[in-house]
Amino acid sequence: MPADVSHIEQMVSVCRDARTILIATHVNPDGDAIGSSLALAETLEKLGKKVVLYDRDPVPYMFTFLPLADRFTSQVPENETFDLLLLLDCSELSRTGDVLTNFSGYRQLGCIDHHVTNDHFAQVNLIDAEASATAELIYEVVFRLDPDFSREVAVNIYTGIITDTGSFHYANSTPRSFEIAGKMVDRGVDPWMVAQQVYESEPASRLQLLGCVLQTLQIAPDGKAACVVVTREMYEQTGTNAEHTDRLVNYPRSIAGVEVAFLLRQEDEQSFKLSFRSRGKVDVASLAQEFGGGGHKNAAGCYLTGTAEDIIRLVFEKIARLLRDQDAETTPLAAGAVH
Ligand SMILES: [Mn+2]
Repeated sequence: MPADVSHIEQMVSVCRDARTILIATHVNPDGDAIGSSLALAETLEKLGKKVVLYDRDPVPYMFTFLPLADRFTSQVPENETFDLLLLLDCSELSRTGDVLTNFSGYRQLGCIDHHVTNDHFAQVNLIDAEASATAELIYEVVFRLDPDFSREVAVNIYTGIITDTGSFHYANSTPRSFEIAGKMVDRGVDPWMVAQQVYESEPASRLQLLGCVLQTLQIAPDGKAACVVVTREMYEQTGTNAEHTDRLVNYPRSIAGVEVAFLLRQEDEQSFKLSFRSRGKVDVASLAQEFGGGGHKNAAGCYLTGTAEDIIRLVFEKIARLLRDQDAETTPLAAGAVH
């Protein structure tokens, strides 16, 4: 289902009315965050708007090929009041980092997002949790602002969709995702070029990091959860950083029988970023929310403090309990009682 047309139209008119627009997306940006921002920025500039693109963190190496990728700044312009601050792919303002959270140089706040945990916090919201990627919603807006948008815009939208759907492997891949991706190919996107840039341009150091990370594999006693750990020491050994941990969590999930996988990424001595991936049975957005995080049903994250060992034990127990509760709910007797 396409997003509610009235919300799309409202976002389009807000974009048309603004003369100066600050586009911002979440920390540790992914392909959807970057692609969505760039596609919208190019379109708004073509319409004569003044656009600044903000992200706290640099564009990851696999997305630097994207048209206009060098336009991101990590400096919030001072002494300037934007007509519109538009947050993309952010379920809350704090996802942009501390600096923008404390920024007041804008007249109106808009948000275009597809996270199920987004509570419509902005003044103008285009939120659709059914969209596979924010880039799908950006397509709806861009198409209305400029029906003749360029191949460069199409590459950015296409990249947002393929990265958030795991190249159409995930359950969020809908007929609409394929349809929009197909339209982008129609406009000149070369899928093999994008795939090579995004997935087959790895530095050798990333494979060395992968080797270290796989040695940390732990599987829960019931075999239904698995995790791997990335430490700062590994970064030093292999000459890598957090950017190179993208998709590593897919390895523990690929094990037969594993319902939920997670990756612990060391941020500080006793502080870890956790990334959860589910096969579909467990809603990891609510799991992450219990730990103060958020995300999607099958991909979510949070931050936890403690030793890796304690965190893994805690999370394994939590997942085992969730799966037990779920199995209890789906026994024939319980199902009969509900319906
Ligand atoms: Mn996204």
